Amino acid sequence: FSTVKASARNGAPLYLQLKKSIEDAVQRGVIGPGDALPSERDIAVKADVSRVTVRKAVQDLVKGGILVQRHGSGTFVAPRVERVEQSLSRLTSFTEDMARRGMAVTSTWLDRGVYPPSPDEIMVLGLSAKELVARISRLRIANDTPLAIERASLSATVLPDPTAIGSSLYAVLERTGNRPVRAVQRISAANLGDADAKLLDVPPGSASLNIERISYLATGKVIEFTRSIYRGDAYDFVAELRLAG
Ligand code: 16G
Repeated sequence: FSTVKASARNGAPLYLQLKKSIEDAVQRGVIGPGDALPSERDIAVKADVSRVTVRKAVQDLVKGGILVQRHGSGTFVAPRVERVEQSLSRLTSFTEDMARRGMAVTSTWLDRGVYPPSPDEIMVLGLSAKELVARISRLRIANDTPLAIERASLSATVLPDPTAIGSSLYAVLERTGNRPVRAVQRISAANLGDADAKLLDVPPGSASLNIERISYLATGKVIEFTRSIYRGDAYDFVAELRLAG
């Protein structure tokens, strides 16, 4: 970072120049994911700028997700998440997908209960106005990294007690003879709002892939309507394509 003061006269505010040189150091791998940043004081001395300037540059980089601050232990280059390659040609569950990769799955419950259905749920799940909907919303975590927020809706007839599902929805559906055999998935790009970004442990505004899955039983009946928000920095969706005809 020692070049900052030398180029101070080229106009841009010092903190922006320092920010850029830290960013460059991360990009060139001089400091790698998970590495500790030198202390504020050391950077200030080395770059010949004030500590206020260092703090401002670092705060900006924390906001941008390049650096992370851990209370008590300092500032680090944000760890890179291992990207997950997810096939779009198999109807699998999150638990199965992660188990296949040898990753440990945990979930944080955001909501689970039985509610009067929304117009969307009535339409997609083919419910009558009197029927109730079971909603399960979870933050899905693999190897301690939050990867997705999933909000699933099923008829309460299928899932009368959503609090009783253990770690896998599809395992429960399998046991009760309701495992879907087919699904239609719609994927669209979005930017995370503050609350979802916080849950997924990424800066607000980060890219996400929003997935809507409607799953069917062999009878053609819709069994599941799930809206998920996947971290854009963590997922690659892969499909095999064949020449038509
Ligand atoms: C997947 C499905 C989700 C399903 C869940 C069940 C996508 C986009 N979503 O995450 O629809 O409800 O698996 O997982 O693939 P579980 O059996 O581990 O609860």
